[in-house]
Amino acid sequence: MSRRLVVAAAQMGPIQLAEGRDVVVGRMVRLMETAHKRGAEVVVFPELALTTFFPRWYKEDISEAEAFYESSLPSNETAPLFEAAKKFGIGFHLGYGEIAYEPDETGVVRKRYFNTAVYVDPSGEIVFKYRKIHLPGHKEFDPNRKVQHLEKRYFEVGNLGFPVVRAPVGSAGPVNLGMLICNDRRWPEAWRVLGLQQVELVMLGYNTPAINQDNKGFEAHHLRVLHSHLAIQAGCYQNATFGVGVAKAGNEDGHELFGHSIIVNPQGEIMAQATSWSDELIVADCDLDMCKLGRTTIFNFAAHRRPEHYGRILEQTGSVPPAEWTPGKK
Ligand code: ING
Repeated sequence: MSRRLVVAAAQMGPIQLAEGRDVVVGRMVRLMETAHKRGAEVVVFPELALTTFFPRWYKEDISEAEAFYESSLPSNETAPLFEAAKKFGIGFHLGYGEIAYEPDETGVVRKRYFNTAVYVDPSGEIVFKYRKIHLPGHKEFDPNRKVQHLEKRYFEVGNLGFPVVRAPVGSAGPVNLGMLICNDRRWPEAWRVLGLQQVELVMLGYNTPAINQDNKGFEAHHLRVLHSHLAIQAGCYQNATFGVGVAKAGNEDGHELFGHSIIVNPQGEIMAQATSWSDELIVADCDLDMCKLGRTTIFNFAAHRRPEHYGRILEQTGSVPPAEWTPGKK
């Protein structure tokens, strides 16, 4: 029996700083209802899907930003989303800012802040959680930037690794599910750790500015989308997995995030792409057995990988200059 799964990317348009969760959750429930009408069995929402992309706003004290995080999931505001999932029998991925009280590496229990994603079963049970590991941007206010990107201020590096879980999804039966968040998609190591666990569906949300905000040189706008698609298509192809990249898009209080959400197959082909920068659902019918071809031929890791030559990947964090050759040098 073929393992077919109808997957939906629920791209979301802008969320203004002043917009309440109740309005946002209402938009998400409508997207989930559309997904149900289109036969989707799993819906992927963006990174930090419940609020505006708040790391663009500097706060001296992180406690002033706590309104942007969830202390529990579900909560009164997010319960309608869990109820809709149950009503429609749909599993969903949700990205959000998480406040957690747990021990840190020294064993001290304290309040901790993460950029988090969960996969929720139609029953409403959280199947697994991932916390963003590659945090871009900076920690302190940077006067040189056009716009701040303070993820290193508002979040700790994720401490859950890159998990893959085999869980029942819709009519496909058990599926190997993995998650990445936004900037993670630019790091091939992240995809490979999922690939080494035979991932079949990578769910990833993103909030990516439509223009370069580093102010360190010109980057043509069209390259922002090219790089996002390149990273996801390569990640899927090189790890024989489906991938769903879902944007929060549009103009948030004057700051543009690009859309271009995509669903990609294990050959790296874009199966569906959003064409707006608003709330938009795209759907693809995924034959999960497509993962087998890559995993048993070109990317048969057991047969072809040579970890004994990959030492630098674990030994080094930054790059180092190469040995220098000069004519006559022995
Ligand atoms: N956003 C961006 C991303 O990785 C970024 C930040 C944009 C980094 C462009 C590098 C280049 O898509 C988040 N939230 O990670």
